[in-house]
Amino acid sequence: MKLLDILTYPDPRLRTVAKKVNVFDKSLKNLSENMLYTMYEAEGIGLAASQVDVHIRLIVMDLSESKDNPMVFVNPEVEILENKSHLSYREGCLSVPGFYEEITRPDKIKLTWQDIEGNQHSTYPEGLLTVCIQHEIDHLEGKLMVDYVSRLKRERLKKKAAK
Ligand code: QAP
Ligand code: CO
Repeated sequence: MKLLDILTYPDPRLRTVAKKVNVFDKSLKNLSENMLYTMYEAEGIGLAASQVDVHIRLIVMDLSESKDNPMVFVNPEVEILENKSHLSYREGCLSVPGFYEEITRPDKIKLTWQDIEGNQHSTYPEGLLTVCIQHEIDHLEGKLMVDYVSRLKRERLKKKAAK
């Protein structure tokens, strides 16, 4: 198991759009395991490959209290089923350490993804999974939670990071 370096805001590499995974091999499995290890060590609940400077559509997550439910999502996609229903959650991000903000996102979504073997799955997520998967898919698109806050807050963060 290898501890990976996590890119932090405003590193421009966090803006890279990730490519679809087509090959489900041992190196993909290795990367997902190293990402989970890195996420647990950093006390995170979710980590996108983009955050460790690997620009492929891979996300790991563990939303359990006991930290014994590792989840891996390859090529995840979200379909917004309803535009009226939203969910607000105080989010954090391993790439923006120490910063937490209330962010509003669609609540009624359908999630499809592939597992580490390439098998297709879909579900209608609830609660924290709804929030976290959208946060992590944003990373794959080069988007960050700071993009949802005011320009003033974002500029303050950038200044703080430069110190
Ligand atoms: C994304 O974020 C998320 O600032 C995952 O000092 C978080 O795991 C989605 C973390 C909340 C939805 C809700 C952040 C750890 C972890 C920090 C994380 C920190 C230490 C963030
Ligand atoms: Co994040």
